[in-house]
This record gives sequence, structure tokens and C-alpha cells, in this order.
Amino acid sequence: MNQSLTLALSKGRIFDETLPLLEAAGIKVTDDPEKSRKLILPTSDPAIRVVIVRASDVPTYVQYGAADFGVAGKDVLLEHGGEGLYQPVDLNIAKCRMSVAVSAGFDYASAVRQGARLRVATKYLKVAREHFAAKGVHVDLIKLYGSMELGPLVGLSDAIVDLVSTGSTLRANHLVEVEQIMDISSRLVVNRAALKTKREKLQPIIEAFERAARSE
Ligand code: PRT
Ligand code: MG
Repeated sequence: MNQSLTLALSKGRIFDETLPLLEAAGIKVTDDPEKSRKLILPTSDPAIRVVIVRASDVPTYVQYGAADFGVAGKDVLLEHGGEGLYQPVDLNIAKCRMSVAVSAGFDYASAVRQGARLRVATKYLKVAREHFAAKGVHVDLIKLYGSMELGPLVGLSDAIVDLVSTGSTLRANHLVEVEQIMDISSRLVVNRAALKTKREKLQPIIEAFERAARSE
């Protein structure tokens, strides 16, 4: 049977770090999404195409079967909830951590000790809510869509929950990391129905990704 596949990827680090995994599966993408305006990219395999979507939209495309598989960060998957998705492989790419950060002058430890109510700005409401609930810290969460680092600088919030990799964004904004919530990496996500109906075509790719991720 002729099975064609659609892969959902976001531009930037996920696209760049998925390319070697695709090559390990014998699939080449020749267009560069940073240069091309195309949202659908062909690959060296006529039966496989790549769609370029926002990082936080990857699970949605795969959940509804508009893409058969995709690559998404654990941060994005936790907020999405993972419904309708099979997550067979931790690809060990786009690694970072999710952390709590505050202004350099803010005494987070004593605020927590005193049971103060903290204002926390974040894009990651679910993870933040669970983290502070587990610690017994009372928080008012403020939803932002980006540039969380600005929150404490302009008095919007006492703290932020954001991703940190090198730490240079925090340093540049005089913020300090006070708690690491979890390690983050990206996972391969597969539409549950496609896994059954397109198994023949998908299985070798999943296995190649698995081998390549392990040998990283
Ligand atoms: O950027 P855009 O708003 O379009 O979407 P996005 O931020 O969701 O996508 P993208 O491509 O930036 O990130 C995709 C995925 O990469 C995320 O979902 C994470 O799983 C993963 N990842 C790994 C990161 C980082 N490292 C990272 N450092 N995502 C974001 N960052 C940001 C972070 O939010 C902070 O602003 O980089 C800044 C910190 O970096 P350092 O090196 O200064 O600490
Ligand atoms: Mg980004």
C-alpha cells in the first residue's frame, strides 16, 4: 500500500536538530525554512513531506492527524496534555531546563519561608501550578506568551517560570535561577491512528530515530 507521511516541525532549533535524525532514517530535507517562505517542504522521499508550524502547535497538528508525526519539547507536550499522541522516543535534542527565576535583589527563599503570596509570570501555567502546589507555595499565575524575563524587571511579577539553557538571557536581565523544576528535551510524537494505519512506513523511521537518539 502507498503510505504517505506528513511530519510537523518548528523552525529553529527543533528543525536543525531533527535534520540529522532524518538523515539517519535516509530522509533529506533540502529547503531551509529560515530562507524559504514555504510552509510545506518536500523531502528526498516523495512520500514524506514536512510542514512548518509554531513549536506549541506541533502536538495539535499531530493530535488531529493533519500531521502523522512531529517533534515537540516536553514543555510544550506538558501544556498540551498529550491527548491522542503516542510518544515513543525521547530524542535527547533541544535540551534545556525549566526553572524559577527572580530579580537578583529578591529574597525568594525567605518569601517562601514566610508564606508570602507570589506573583509568577509564565507561559507554562500547568507546570507552574503543579510545581508551586507541590511545594505549598501560594501563587498568582500571570499568563504570558513570551519575553517572561521582562516580568520582574517592570514589576509585573515577583518571579518567572521559563526555560533556561546557557543562562545568558537570565544574566543579561539581572535575574537569578532559584529552582530547577525539570529537565526538558524534545520527543517524537506520533498520531495514534496513523501508528496503526501507516505502521509499515512509520515503524522503520521511529526505529532509526531511536537508534540515532541513543548514539548521540
Ligand atoms: O520562539 P517562538 O515563540 O516561535 O516559539 P518557541 O519559543 O516555542 O519555539 P523555539 O523554537 O524557540 O523552541 C522550541 C523548543 O526548544 C522549546 O519548546 C523547548 O523545548 C526547546 N528549547 C531548548 C528552548 C530552549 N532550549 C531555550 N533556551 N526553548 C526556548 N529557549 C529560550 C528560553 O525561553 C529563554 O528565553 O531561550 C532563552 C534562554 O536561553 P539561554 O541560553 O539564554 O539560557
Ligand atoms: Mg523561542
